[in-house]
Amino acid sequence: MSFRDLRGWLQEVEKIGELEVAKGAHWDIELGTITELVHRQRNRPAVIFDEIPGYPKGHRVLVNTLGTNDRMALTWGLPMGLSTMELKEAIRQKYKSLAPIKPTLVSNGPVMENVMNGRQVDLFKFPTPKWHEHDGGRYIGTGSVDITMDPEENWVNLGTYRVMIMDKNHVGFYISPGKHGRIQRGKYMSENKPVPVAVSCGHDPVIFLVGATEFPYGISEYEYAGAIKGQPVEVIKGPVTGLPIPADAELVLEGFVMPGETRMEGPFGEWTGYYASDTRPEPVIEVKAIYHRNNPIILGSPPSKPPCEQTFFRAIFRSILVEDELAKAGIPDVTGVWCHEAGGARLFTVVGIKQRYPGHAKQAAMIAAFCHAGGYLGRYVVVVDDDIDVADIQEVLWAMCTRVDPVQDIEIVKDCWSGPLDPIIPVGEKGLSSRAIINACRPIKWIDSFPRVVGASPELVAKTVAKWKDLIYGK
Ligand SMILES: Cc1cc2nc3c(=O)[nH]c(=O)nc-3n(C[C@H](O)[C@H](O)[C@H](O)COP(=O)(O)O)c2cc1C
Ligand SMILES: [Mn+2]
Repeated sequence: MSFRDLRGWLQEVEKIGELEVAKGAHWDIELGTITELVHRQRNRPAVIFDEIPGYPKGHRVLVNTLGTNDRMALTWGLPMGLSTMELKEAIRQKYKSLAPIKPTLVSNGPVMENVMNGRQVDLFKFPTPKWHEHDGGRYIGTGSVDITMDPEENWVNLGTYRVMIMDKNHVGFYISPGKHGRIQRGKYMSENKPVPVAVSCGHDPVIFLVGATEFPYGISEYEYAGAIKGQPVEVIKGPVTGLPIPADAELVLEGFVMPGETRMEGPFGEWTGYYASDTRPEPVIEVKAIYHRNNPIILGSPPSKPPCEQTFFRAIFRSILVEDELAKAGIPDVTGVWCHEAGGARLFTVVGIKQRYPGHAKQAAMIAAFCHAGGYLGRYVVVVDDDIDVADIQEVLWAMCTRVDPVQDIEIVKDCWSGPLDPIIPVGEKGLSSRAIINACRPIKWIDSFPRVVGASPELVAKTVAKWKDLIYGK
C-alpha cells in the first residue's frame, strides 16, 4: 500500500492529478452545496477546503474522497485506469483473499499532537459544515467512524453513523436499529451503564470505507482495514474510554453516553434523498476529550439524493458483499449482483443466476434480500437469468417486462428490517417495511420452450461486423 494515513493518501491523489484545494468556502451551506454538486459527478477531484471563514488556515474539510474509479482503486491498493466493472472484479478478487489483520497497539501517535480535556473541550473550534439547507445542525461526523466495544463479547465495532454537534461538548449520534453500534450501545444502556464511545472525524479513507460497509457481525472493521492495507492499523488506547483510536487520525472525540439522556437529533439530508427521519430524541455523547493533529482535516461524506459519491462506492462494494454472502450460503451459479445507485445501493438489488433447478431463483433472492449486507432498508430484489447484465437497468427492466407475470412472480414479504429513514413509511408507523421479491428469470418449468430472444447470434454479429464495421459503428 502506497500510503499510511490520510496525508499520505492526499499525496498519492495529488500525484494522479485528482486533488483540488478550494479556499474561502463558508462552512454554513456553501461548502455543502459545492460538495453536493461535485458528488453528483463521476470525474471530479477530491476537494480539500481550506481558509474556511472564521477558522485558522490549515483547519480543513476534505470531500469526495471515493468519487472516481481511480481514487477507489488507489484506496484499495489496485491499479489505475480500470472501468467500473473491472474495478468491481478487482476488488472482488482482493476481498476474497483478505485475511483480517488485528490492529497494533502503540503508545503515541500524531492524533495526540493537540489535546483538549474537560472544560477545554470545544467542538466549535473546528470548521464543521452545515451540509444541507434544511439540516438541523452542523454534522462533524459524516465520513467518520463511531468506535464502540461490545461489553459482553469484547469486540470493537467501527460504524459510520452521523454525528451532530449539540453544543460545545455534546454530540448526537444517530444509529439505525440493527446496526452493530446500536446493538453494542444498547447492551450498556439496558443495564443503565454509561456507553464509552470514540468518534474519529478524519482518517485514512480505508477507515471510512470499512466503517461505512456492512462487514459481518463480530469482527472488528479495524481488522478489515488492516487486511485491505496489508498491514495492521496502529491504534492508541483512548485515555478516557480505553477504546482503540487510530494513531494517525486527524481528529478524535472521546466520551460517554449517559443512560437516559437524549436530545433532539436531525433533520439531516439522508441517503434515500429525503429528510425522512425528521427529528427524534436520540442518545448524546458527552465529549470528555478531543485529540487532533496540527491542522486537522475533517473527512466529510454527506449523503444526498442518489446517485452521488456514496452510492457509487457503495454500489460496488455492497454488490461484492452480497455476492459473497450468497456464496457463503451455498447458492450456486450466481453470475453477478448489482445494488443500483438510484436506490442508494440498498433499495433495488439485482441478482443474476444461471438457473440450475426449480426454486434456485427464489432461494438466491431471499438470501440477497435478508443477508447482513443486503438486508437493511431494502425494497426490491430482482433475480434475472445470466443473459441479462445485472448493472444495465434497461436490460433488467426488459427482463422484468417480459419474464414476469406479476401475479405469479412477485412475492411480498412483510415485517422486514427498516427504520426511521424509510421515506414511504409514515411517522408513527416506522420500524418495519416490506420487500418485493421479483423473479424475472424465465420460468424454470418451461424454460426450454420459452420464446427465443430476437437478435443476431454472436457468430452472425461477428461475421457481419467484420464486413460492415464502418457502416454500423461509424468511421
Ligand atoms: C456517509 C454515511 C453516513 C451514514 N450514516 C449513518 C447513520 O447516521 N446511521 C446509521 O445507522 N448508518 C449510517 N450509515 C450506514 C452505516 O455506516 C453502514 O450501514 C455500516 O455498515 C454500519 O456499520 P455496522 O455494519 O458495523 O453496523 C452511513 C453510511 C455512510 C456512507
Ligand atoms: Mn460492524
